[in-house]
Amino acid sequence: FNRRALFTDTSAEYVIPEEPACFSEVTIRFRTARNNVDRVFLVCGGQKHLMVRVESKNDFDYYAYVMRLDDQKVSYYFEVQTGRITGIFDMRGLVQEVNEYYDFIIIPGFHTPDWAKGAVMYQIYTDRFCNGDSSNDVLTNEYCYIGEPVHRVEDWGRYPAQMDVREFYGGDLQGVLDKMDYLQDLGVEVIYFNPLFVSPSNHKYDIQDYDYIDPHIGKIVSDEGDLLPDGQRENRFASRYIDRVTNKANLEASNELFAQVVAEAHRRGMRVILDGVFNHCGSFNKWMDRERIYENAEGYDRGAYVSADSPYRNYFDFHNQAAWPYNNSYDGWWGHDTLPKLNYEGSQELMDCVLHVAKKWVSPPYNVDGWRLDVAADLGHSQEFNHHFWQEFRKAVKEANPEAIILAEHYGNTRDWLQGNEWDTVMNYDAFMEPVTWFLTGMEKHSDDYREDLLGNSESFWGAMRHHTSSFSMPSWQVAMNELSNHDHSRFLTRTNHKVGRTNTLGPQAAEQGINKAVFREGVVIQMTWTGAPTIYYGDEAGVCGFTDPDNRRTYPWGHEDQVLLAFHKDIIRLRRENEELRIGSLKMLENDYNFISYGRFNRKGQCAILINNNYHPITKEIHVWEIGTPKTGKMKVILQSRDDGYCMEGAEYEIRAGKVLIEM
Ligand code: ARE
Ligand code: CA
Repeated sequence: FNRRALFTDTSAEYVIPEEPACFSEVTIRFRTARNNVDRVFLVCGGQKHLMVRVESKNDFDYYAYVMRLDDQKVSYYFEVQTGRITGIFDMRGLVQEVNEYYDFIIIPGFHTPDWAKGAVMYQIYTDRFCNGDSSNDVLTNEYCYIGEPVHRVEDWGRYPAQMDVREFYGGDLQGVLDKMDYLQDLGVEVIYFNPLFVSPSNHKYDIQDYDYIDPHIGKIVSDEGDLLPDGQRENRFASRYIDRVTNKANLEASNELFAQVVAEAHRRGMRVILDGVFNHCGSFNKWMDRERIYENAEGYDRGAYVSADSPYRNYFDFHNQAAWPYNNSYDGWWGHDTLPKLNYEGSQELMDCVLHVAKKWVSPPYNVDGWRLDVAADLGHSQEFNHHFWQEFRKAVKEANPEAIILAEHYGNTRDWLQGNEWDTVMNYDAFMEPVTWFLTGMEKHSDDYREDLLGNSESFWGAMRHHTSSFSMPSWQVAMNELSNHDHSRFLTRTNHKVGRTNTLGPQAAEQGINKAVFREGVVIQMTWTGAPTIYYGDEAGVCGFTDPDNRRTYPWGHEDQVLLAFHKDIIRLRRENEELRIGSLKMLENDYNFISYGRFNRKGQCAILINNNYHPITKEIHVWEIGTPKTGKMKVILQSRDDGYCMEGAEYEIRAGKVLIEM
């Protein structure tokens, strides 16, 4: 039989309805070439069901089977027969042997937010995006261990050798408000903020107070603290910062400003996702109070570090029960004592409190559209409890805001959490950032290794994509966060120079030397034409470079953007938004070769072929575009072409002959 014609996936044209409810009926379809096969079976739970040919259109026949669902996940594959030949068809395509790992899956009742399906997202590290209000700037070293604070904010655009966690550039929410036009013009549909809650660092993964936005990125109306005055405080820290973040008026004003930011985004049809750090808090948190900020303050209970009688004692797991006062025998995330691990198993009160926080921010007056969850698989002391926590979390959040997204950070196999009752989806490292980076640059995503064997290796590319994508059901895949760069990895543009390191070891400008913008554009093309939610790390679109943390957190270069890259991003985002198939259509691999991949995105309304030639020389390829449903004769138009020296929006028209086009690129 014609193997190239065989196709199905779990998108809207092959699973009808797309997100079937529990105890409902679903129609599953399968495509073959016309009059080409004898029989198609759907194999599910050890049973073989004969499919019925229900439609013949153009060159294809469509077979269907109606399945009754209960409330359990179903997994299935297909068997195609012609004469004595039998083929198996699963998520890998046509194969010899059954392997349930690659079965198609449908999870009845599992729904992910429609607004996030294929949406263009933009990640903002607020301290570095835009400084819209200088009155809230943190003076560098202000919130520091005792010693002389250096009273200046870092110069925008300047990079000291050590970009320490307590060095601030002054970016804030007012800056984001000021740049809303910019974001909208770029085509951004969702803003994802790195953590914003009160915390002493610029990254804010060490949360001091889950109930408030940090006034230094929000609003400051007073420098007076609501705690004890300086002299009577027993902490080792400079005072102004603490005064500012414990002043109720500042905290309220900051939350109000944040509510305005979300409302403004919503007014423009955009959505907002917050970073939720629930595995650990910060050692400054009043629950721990390792820095003894709240120790004697009126209205505050004693922190768990300070006293065995602390009401928060069970929020943490102390190994040494005889070490009070000043008990440091707790676990920190990856050994960081500034990030004390939360002990949910030991305290229902803590659990209730965090679930309350999870609901609070997705509810009025904030109305945030979802959570990105930090180190989500680390949470809890056992896998069993971890799953229990995320099930409770999902119930709480979806009850408060059914259209809120639950998007987890996890490296490695994500399957166990994507069964419909925990996370909606993940930051897509394995089935996106990693293979794209290898294939185009030879670098691993964290740029620790140069893999010549993977550079240009289309077989490895598809192998990895197929393997890891099989963990997603369609509702999860369509909202997966597909990034080329982020705050934990080197920037993609820098990876194109094959250098490994940090600025302070390789010298200034090392991140810029030898970069290849054409390769970066290839990455962006894949990103903007792949299934999922393409997510731009602020500044990538403007040509910002950087090695891994902290060099990847440079300031956005307002006024010094790479205008060509910026225009390129706008154009390709516009194409994505104009062509529905690029957003939610099926994805099918086409021809491949060394340093060359091609694939189609398609549905019945539109077909788009994407060809990536990562060679330095032009090549000519014959592409079977009929496989993605184009007519057998007619024309195909180039809508965007990127070359070594730039890109253009319109190019040659190609003749389709017998369903194929011969393309030179
Ligand atoms: C500090 C140092 C880093 C150092 C790190 C770990 O600056 O150079 O690598 O500690 O010891 C936040 C800050 C970081 C800070 C960290 C601790 O943003 O700047 O880093 O707090 O103070 C792994 C985890 C992954 C985690 C990354 C950072 O699996 O979950 O490391 N990502 C989240 C956030 C971070 C955040 C935290 C966790 C902590 O996104 O921003 O850090 O709340 C390979 C491995 C991955 C590894 C990855 C990156 O790909 O497979 O497991 O991720 O490299 O290192
Ligand atoms: Ca500021």
